[in-house]
Amino acid sequence: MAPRTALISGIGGQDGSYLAEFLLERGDRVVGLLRPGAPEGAGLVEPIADRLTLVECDIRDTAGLLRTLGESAPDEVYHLAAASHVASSWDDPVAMADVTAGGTAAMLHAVQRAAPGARLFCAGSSEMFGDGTGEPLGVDARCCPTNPYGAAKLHAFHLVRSFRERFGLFACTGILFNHESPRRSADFVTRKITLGAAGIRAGTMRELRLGRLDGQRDWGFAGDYVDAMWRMLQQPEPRDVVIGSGRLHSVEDFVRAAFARAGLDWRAHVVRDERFIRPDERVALPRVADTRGAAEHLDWMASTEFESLVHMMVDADIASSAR
Ligand code: NDP
Ligand code: GDR
Repeated sequence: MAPRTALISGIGGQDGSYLAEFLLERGDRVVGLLRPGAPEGAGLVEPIADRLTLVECDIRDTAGLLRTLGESAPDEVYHLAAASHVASSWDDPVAMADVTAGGTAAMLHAVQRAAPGARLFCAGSSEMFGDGTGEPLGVDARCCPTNPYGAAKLHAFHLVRSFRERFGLFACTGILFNHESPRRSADFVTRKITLGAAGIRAGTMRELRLGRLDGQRDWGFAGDYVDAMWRMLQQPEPRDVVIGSGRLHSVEDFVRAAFARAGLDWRAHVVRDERFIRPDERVALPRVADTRGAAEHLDWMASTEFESLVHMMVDADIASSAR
């Protein structure tokens, strides 16, 4: 049987790299879209670049997407490209809407015109819900985003639904809660913490400056979440699904566990810095995933526990700081 072809936008990012490995392992041919002129080149897929077909194409470039989809004839498309940092979405809200919502419109249009038989997964975000309600959040929960990133992801979510209904595309959104890994960018708090703990342990850093520690997140391991993405495209019908662990931990929980793993007392090293505090974040209303949809429809649950995730990330950063 000929190998199946999967196309991944945002392949050089955290999820793209895990997903590419996952699909190669399954025997698929993998085509990846890279942002043109990205300073890191192939990004996190550099080590496996010779096993991939990589194409430079901005996610807003409809003509480039039409051409690439037409030439590669994918069976599955995983649309992961986005500007993914929440706090900085206030610095350039136009670019956020353009890349994250506009890029999804461009991808949907290209799939509909050039590869209408392909199955399309889009990376949605729990930020589209806005504040939590005290109850686990499922696909039907109220959406009231509190920042330009969340608003762009909600726009993208409705675009996917409307293309599905209008053209009968197999297109669905995974509403993803936070997922982390040793490949996470240091712009996000978990990796910032594990790099800080490893750096302080190695003597190359003295302190770690963070914003609020009382914010809570539903955190899982990115390697588990790409399996859920794949499962969504193996279903008989396209269906939006919430993907999360269903468990909340605070930033302080993460700091404490990470520093303990590095053999340090976090209180001696962590400094509060106003620059990292988000005025729009209402920490009293954390969001947590309703995990029942993923269990029922995908037979999926987040299998890596919080402590294991923290240890995996700290151990990786300690190992690389020793090299
Ligand atoms: P990353 O930021 O690691 O990866 C996003 C990728 O998109 C990067 O490779 C980036 O390239 C690329 N990209 C950005 N702008 C463009 C553009 N204009 N054209 C083409 N490519 C572009 O994010 P993750 O891998 O962590 O997340 C994957 C997806 O899942 C994103 O859509 C994110 O919003 C969503 N998500 C992630 C969650 C998480 O906790 N990780 C939770 C909820 C949703 P470059 O690096 O060159 O800028
Ligand atoms: P988030 O992740 O905004 O949830 O978005 P991030 O790791 O940036 O923040 C998590 C929590 O940590 C607090 N915090 C800090 N955050 C950062 N980045 N830097 C700091 O110094 C710092 N100090 C404290 C934040 O206030 C917050 O409470 C992630 C991204 O992957 C999105 O793309 C995705 O859609 C959502 O998760 C779900």
